[in-house]
Amino acid sequence: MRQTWRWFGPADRISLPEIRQTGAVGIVSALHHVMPGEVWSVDEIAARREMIEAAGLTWDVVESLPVSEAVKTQTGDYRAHYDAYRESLRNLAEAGPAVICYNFMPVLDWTRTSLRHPLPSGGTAMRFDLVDFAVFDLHLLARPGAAADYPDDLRAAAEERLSGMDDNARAALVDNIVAGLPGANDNWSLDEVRSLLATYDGIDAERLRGHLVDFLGEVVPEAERLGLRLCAHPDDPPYDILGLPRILSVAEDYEAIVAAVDSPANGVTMCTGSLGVRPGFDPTDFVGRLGPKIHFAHLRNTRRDAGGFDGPVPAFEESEHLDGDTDMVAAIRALMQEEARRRAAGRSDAEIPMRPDHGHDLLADLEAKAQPGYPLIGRLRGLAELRGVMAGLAATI
Ligand SMILES: [Mn+2]
Repeated sequence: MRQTWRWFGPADRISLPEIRQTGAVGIVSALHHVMPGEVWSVDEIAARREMIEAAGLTWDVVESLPVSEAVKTQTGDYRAHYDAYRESLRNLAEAGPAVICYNFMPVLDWTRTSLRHPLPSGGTAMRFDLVDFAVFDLHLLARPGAAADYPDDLRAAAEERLSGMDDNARAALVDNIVAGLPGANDNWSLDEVRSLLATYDGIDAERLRGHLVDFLGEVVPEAERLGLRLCAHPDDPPYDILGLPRILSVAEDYEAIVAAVDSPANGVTMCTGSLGVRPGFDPTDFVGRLGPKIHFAHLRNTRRDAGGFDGPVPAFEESEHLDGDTDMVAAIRALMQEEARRRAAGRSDAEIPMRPDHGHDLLADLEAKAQPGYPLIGRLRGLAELRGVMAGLAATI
């Protein structure tokens, strides 16, 4: 597998020369300053590529070419956004990488309640605590209808947790959760979040899936013509949250989407971290069902921690890359076997790019305050462990 590293561009506190020291050979990057629905220009794509190549690395994956909320809800300028997406694809074909990751999560990108939860070893990890999330949803956001989504014992635990939180703790919880909102960082007010959620009134999973298939019908033929490979990232967490439908949470969701628009350009980002929060996730089975469509892999692990509540989402913590609920050795073996099948079939895209997706804050990371989940040393550790697994398996594939 091709070892890559996510770099947020010139604003990233981690530099390209530092990334090169991790042993990664490729970069995953995006033009984060261009808003969803706008066109990525050839000049800007070429400039990003030159910056990466000047550091002795290659730009292997775009993550993400974002899909606008207008396209997800089919409102406003969404048809113009299809045109802009196709134009960005044409420009990427001219000057950028061939693999393009996106997601179709309504409103929220990834969601955690704690971005730096202390670990016994002294590092920190990102965590999704179900009681904290219920405090946010029921009491701080006060979402209409939220109470029906939580069992009695969990609602009672949330009330008790809330009563022990001062204003600072409540504000910190809101910041942690809205940090997942695209392009928003921590500047969204709760009123803005409520209005965004309201744009999904009347959009259930079936309708949202229809919007995704419409989007793919608009952009996949162009991507195929250009020799590009789109790959959808799974929902994180892979459950309905805040009353919003989620449509890319399990292997069956992906099977429906790849069957709806059949093309080598309509593919999958296999994120073992997001998918692995579901107790039924089996990486070998996932690769068995979708292998030829997997264009990109995020290798990360989580550990579920139900805390005694049968809630809408299990509590979970981001664990060490090799030590969580997902059998990472099995995941890597399945992906390397898929690469071998592609080589035997003569596919030019036999090598699948992977990146260590998130890492703990360790050692100097604790002071460096990188983007949550994206520290230098924690990811370096993860990449080194994953590289060791790949090296160990190579002779057996
Ligand atoms: Mn991921």
